[in-house]
Amino acid sequence: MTSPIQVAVLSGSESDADFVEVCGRQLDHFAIAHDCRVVSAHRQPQALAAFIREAESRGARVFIAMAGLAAHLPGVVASQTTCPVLGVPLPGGAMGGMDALLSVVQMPKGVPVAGLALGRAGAQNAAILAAQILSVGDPELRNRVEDFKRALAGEGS
Ligand code: RP5
Repeated sequence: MTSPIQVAVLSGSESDADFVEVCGRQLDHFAIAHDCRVVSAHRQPQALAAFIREAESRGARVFIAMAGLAAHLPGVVASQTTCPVLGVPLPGGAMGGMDALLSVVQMPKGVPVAGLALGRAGAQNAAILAAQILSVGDPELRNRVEDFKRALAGEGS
């Protein structure tokens, strides 16, 4: 419960589990300590505020928040932390994810959320971007990110 983490991953529902797994696997690849928590911005606003405080006190420096439908989770997280917040809109519902996408990329001025791609690509990219952000002050992590990029380009590591 009180173990140190670098990244906090939040999702709005247990039904988002497949996307959380994609993100968590990529964070594991970079050996980034993280905690994944299901906390709905709509159904559990107080628990969400408490988790943000807890995550910060455990050392979290980046928040990843993913949600579908009226995807307010990234924005509500951003309203309560000065850490970077990476928002991943998830597909599902009557609008196939367009609803979540628009929710994530329409934050009002002063409260930024970095909007990632919709769905699985966004879930993976959020982990990579979190690694890139953290690597600014961590040369070993930077090496791991560079290895990953080289492998992606087919150059091996
Ligand atoms: C969002 O609504 C969640 O992030 C999920 O993507 C979607 C559906 O949630 P459930 O109704 O399955 O709990 O808040």
